[in-house]
Amino acid sequence: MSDAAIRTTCAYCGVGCGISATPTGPRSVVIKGDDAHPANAGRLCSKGTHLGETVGLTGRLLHPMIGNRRTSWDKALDLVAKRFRETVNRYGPDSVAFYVSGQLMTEDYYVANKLMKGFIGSANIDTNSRLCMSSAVAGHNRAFGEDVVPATYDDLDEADLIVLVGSNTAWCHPIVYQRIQAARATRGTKLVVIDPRRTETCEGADLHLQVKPGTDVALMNGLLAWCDREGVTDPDYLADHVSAPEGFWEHIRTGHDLWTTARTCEVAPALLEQFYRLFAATPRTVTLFSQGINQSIRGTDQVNAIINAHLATGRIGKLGAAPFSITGQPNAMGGREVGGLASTLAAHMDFAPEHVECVKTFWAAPTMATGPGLKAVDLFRAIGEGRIKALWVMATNPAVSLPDAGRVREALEACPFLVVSDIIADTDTSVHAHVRLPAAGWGEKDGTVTNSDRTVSRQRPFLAQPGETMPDWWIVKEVGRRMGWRNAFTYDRPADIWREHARLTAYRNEGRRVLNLRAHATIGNEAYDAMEPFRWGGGSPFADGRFPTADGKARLVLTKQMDVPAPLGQWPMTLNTGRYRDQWHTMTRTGLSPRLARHREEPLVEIHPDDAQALGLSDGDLARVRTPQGDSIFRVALSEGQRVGEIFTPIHWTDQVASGGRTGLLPRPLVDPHSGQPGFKSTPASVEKVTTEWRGFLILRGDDAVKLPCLWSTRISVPGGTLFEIAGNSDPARIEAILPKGDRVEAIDVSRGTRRVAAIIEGRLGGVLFITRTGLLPSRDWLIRQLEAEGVGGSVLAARGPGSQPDKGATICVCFDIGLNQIVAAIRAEQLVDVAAIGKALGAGTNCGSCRPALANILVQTVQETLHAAE
Ligand SMILES: Nc1nc2c(c(=O)[nH]1)N[C@H]1C(S)=C(S)[C@@H](COP(=O)(O)OP(=O)(O)OC[C@H]3O[C@@H](n4cnc5c(=O)[nH]c(N)nc54)[C@H](O)[C@@H]3O)O[C@H]1N2
Ligand SMILES: Nc1nc2c(c(=O)[nH]1)N[C@H]1C(S)=C(S)[C@@H](COP(=O)(O)OP(=O)(O)OC[C@H]3O[C@@H](n4cnc5c(=O)[nH]c(N)nc54)[C@H](O)[C@@H]3O)O[C@H]1N2
Ligand code: SF4
Ligand SMILES: [Mo]
Repeated sequence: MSDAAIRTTCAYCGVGCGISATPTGPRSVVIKGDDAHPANAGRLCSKGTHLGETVGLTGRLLHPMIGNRRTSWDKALDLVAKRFRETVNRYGPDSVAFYVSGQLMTEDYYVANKLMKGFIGSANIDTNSRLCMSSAVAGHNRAFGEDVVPATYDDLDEADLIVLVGSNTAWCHPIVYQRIQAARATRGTKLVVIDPRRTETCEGADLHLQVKPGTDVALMNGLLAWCDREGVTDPDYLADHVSAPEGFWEHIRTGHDLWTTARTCEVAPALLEQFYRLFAATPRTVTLFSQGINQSIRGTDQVNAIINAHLATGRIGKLGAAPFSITGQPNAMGGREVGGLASTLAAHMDFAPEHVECVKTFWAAPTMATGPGLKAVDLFRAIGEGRIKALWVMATNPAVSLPDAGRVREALEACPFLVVSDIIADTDTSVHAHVRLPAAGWGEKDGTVTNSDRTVSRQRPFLAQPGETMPDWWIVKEVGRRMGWRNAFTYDRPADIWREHARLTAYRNEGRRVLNLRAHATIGNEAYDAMEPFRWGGGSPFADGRFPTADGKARLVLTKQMDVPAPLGQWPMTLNTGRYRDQWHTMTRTGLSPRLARHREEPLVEIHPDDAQALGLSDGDLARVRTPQGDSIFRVALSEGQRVGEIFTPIHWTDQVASGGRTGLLPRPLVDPHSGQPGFKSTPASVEKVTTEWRGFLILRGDDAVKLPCLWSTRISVPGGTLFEIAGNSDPARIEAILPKGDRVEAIDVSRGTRRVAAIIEGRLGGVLFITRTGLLPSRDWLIRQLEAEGVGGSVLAARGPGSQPDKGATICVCFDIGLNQIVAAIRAEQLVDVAAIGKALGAGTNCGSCRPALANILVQTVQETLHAAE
């Protein structure tokens, strides 16, 4: 590591990888993995590797804004304080709300929670973590009495079996996935994936159960019934450390035989048996789960069904054996620790009267909230109904990410006073704001985050705060002070807040709560700055078999499989939603990286070929996905990995970058009864083909956020410019008018209805438009490269240079920019037999490794096709 390198933590997922960042200019940085960080030991995935491409100032919100007018911090903060104060005075504390995020630092989160729950006097502060892991929180609380993740990444290294339930780990937690693959290679760990889709995560697995969605309770109860029958439950552990509700075992022993379960889950009994046998035979088992479990209207029961299987077999609190809820956001866990959810209080307390009293006394709170506030979906419903009249959104984009986002937009629009703190000027949420507050972002901020395995790491600044941006903790405490609580919000630096948080975790604790940061209560500023990653709760918090419940025992929870109704009539399909490997949520940051954009350039609806055929859809068509909540248009991608009757769309595209692909409009706002987490993974839907008169693409120099006048358009960053994919019925001349001024060259092919136009400015390509009614469109690659070329002329319309390379195909390896066609060609020509050989031949997969599962898949497909062709 060079001297100038700053050690910090990745901005994205809950793996929480350590990063070594070396600034190379005012807004540029070289990013490397931090060899000394326990989460990643120097490795980074594609998103972490390309963080450097996202620290420019494109699109940044640099000044406080009231409406569309720039204003001073004083005016903006005074206005926010005044409107919140007036609203509370007039309508009471519950007429205002904060909606915050697992992407805040622990210190930011602590101050926001303190202001709302202790001083404004309402618990109407909820977080996007409600959409993310609140079912896991509810499940942990039910089973353990406290929200403690009983596993660490070290357990993955020591397990003999890892079960991934509802987790596309290869894409969403890539460094954990690499760690799992390392365990397979070094100790022969077996890997089972339980997911209704065949994802890339399955490429490196020993077994994939392609279950019917929503049947995980049946699957896990069936597993426990199997273990019970085979005598692999742990009677001593059960007797000493676990309590079971009345009727628990009778319930498990009835109707959970292999065949019944296989029928419910729609998997072959032989495969199910294979999984059950493997589990029964392997004491060192980790069951890792994420959104396929949490984001369900049965989420909390699904979580407890998993935990039940571990408790009953004594597979918890031991190295290599645990149920493991892996978190999504970089600081989802920190938010839980400071009580960012409307249903919890700070320091892992809840609204039990003694907890309320404890926190009230510690804060010297004048008006302490005494009961839970509204959970996210209900909160936005209350805004829509006019019951909440002032809302402050921080570091989240609910107009995109909440279910039934069309209603959410209406609520935001109707809200009498909306404040948005963000790093980006225009998001689908902030366009509705009365006041926009410019937050300092990753690389500028200072604080701590907690990753999935309870490791607390520092995020350290290595860039100056641009414009007038300020850290979130500062913004919130300034509003607190201006609302009249000067003494309670006196922090000068994040370390002040950290110490207070640490003191509260220790306050009146006496071993009651596992979360206890007593040792940090008096940490000095320098020690805080130098803080090494550390894990609270130790390796196995429940190693001694004692749980933070009243009787010290963990609890089995009786869970019943609810019916999963078959899709019917107008809504014959089931919509599942989730993530792409190289995009992060609503793309405000990953969308700035030209390299990351190449992995999936458009929002796809993945559909099984049989369904596509029945609907008259071909690969590459456009299709409208419709649900009772709304509709949006996607590009069709045929996929054998989908179950028949089920479709999948990505969550990332927004109004800012596309006119279609708006997944958020589609899910229904139904939630789990215990956690309030929405069932994002399953919504009745229909699909229909959309035909347009023409389709095409537009490439423009610079980062142009222009909205195009056509039925469908999506935009991505490419080196030196922007690529739009477009389709429509209206006159394409309106799009041609968007090309910059300059020399025009054009070519027209009347028979195919093809039109190619370029604007050339002093030998450089200003923009190019290709439209066709019935013909094919050329590869975009060569044209994109012309943005950076000199001496461009009319021949650019040929869309390929003299002797230029054949089309590379879809980008698979973003680090080395290697496309599908190149990989297939190399496998065939050089008879490559494994992923390592592809790496040697092309370099693909040898940097961040995120594309290795894709390479494995391409290898299998290519070899099969080649052998078939030879037959
Ligand atoms: N690249 C990338 N990585 C990310 C993020 C990102 O935006 N992009 N976001 C981060 C965040 S905040 C989160 S929460 C995590 C999410 O990480 P994951 O949970 O791994 O991601 P998802 O794609 O939401 O969904 C996981 C899988 O659940 C499956 N599933 C759906 N229904 C069911 C079911 O009924 N049963 C079972 N067993 N499985 C089901 C889906 O098919 C999907 O493959 O990723 C984090 N990492
Ligand atoms: N259909 C469907 N919907 C889903 C999901 C799904 O699987 N399916 N998953 C859900 C899940 S698990 C999650 S976590 C959510 C995520 O959804 P969101 O939280 O809405 O998504 P992000 O794009 O991460 O939003 C973060 C915002 O904070 C801004 N930001 C970044 N850094 C900072 C900072 O330091 N300070 C401030 N003030 N702002 C900052 C970014 O520019 C961005 O606008 O989506 C949920 N929605
Ligand atoms: S796995 Fe990737 S996105 Fe997640 S923390 Fe590590 S580098 Fe960042
Ligand atoms: Mo999440």
